[in-house]
Amino acid sequence: MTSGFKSNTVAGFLVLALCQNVYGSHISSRDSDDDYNSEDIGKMYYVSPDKGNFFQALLFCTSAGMELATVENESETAVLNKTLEHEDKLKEGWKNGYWLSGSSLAYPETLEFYWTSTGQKMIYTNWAKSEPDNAKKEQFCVAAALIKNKIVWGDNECKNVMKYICQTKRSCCNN
Ligand SMILES: [Ca+2]
Repeated sequence: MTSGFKSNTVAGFLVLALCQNVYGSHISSRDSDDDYNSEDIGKMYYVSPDKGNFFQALLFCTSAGMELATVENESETAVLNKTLEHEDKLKEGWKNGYWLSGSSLAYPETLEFYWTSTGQKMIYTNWAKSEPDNAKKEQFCVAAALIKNKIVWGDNECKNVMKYICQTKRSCCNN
């Protein structure tokens, strides 16, 4: 069952990638009001076609030629929020959230968060009120979710199963 799960995921992303290549950047050619994923952040976000735990999310994004998403400033938050609002039916609650690549598992004693996709320390954050709380001392992975009608971050148990956000890889050395 899990192998089918994985190959379906890769197929789902391949369709996305092929649509991008064959039809050009259909997203960025929309009307300017609706031009939500073309702001110049140097990458594009994709909402996963299915769900997985944090580590599956890492594997699936990588196997689709992308990386699990990082969100490193307000512009990226704006693009991510617009992508989620346009590409998915946002529902309240962490169970309906989306894995990002942030994790404190490398430093579980001090709970310093790093972006596992890039190795960079998490500087910009968009935590929900009272997050990160490392509830039950079992929450080491970062998800974005709609909480009280705002898209914010929280630490969650890495084994939880939810959707995830992949991003196209940054082109090297362009800043
Ligand atoms: Ca938490």
